Amino acid sequence: MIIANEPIDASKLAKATEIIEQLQTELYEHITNGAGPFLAAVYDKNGKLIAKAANSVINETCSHNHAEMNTIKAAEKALNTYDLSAYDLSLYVTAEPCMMCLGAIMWSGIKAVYYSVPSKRVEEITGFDEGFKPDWLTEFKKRGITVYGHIAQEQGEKVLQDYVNGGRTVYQPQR
Ligand code: AZG
Ligand code: ZN
Repeated sequence: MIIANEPIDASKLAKATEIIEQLQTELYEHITNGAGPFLAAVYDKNGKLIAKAANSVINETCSHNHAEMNTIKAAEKALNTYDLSAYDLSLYVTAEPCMMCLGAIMWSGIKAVYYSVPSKRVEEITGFDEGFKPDWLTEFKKRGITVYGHIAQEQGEKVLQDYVNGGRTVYQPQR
């Protein structure tokens, strides 16, 4: 079931479903090329793609190269700004943002977040640690950031399951 921090707008949700299903399909190719199993994209309100990037923790040997971090960084570079707020941008991502990415999204000026698989399911399926999170939907609402979650969740879970079944790396620091 879809969760959201403001009343559901049917046309935004339909558009988000289309974008996220496309990301889920494309993600297989990124995984084949060595990416982690997460893909994100930033679009403007006219539906123009500003940036898209997969998780590159393993293939670029950097622990903070999550899909959301890479995509926000690419959007800021494309628009030549550290503050995206004037552009009314939306972030679409194949899984709920982790603890680290929540901060990055908040400070980027992104206005809306649409995600597929909730963190709890990411952790159950893969073993990735998504961190400990506050009531982030409420915190984002306070800051004017709209959130819609669990979009095309079944297909999103399948990609993650296929990643694990394919014997791909689930990275974790030693505890
Ligand atoms: C992750 N969760 C999301 N949403 N995105 C990534 O790139 C991740 N890497 N590990 N957990
Ligand atoms: Zn993250």
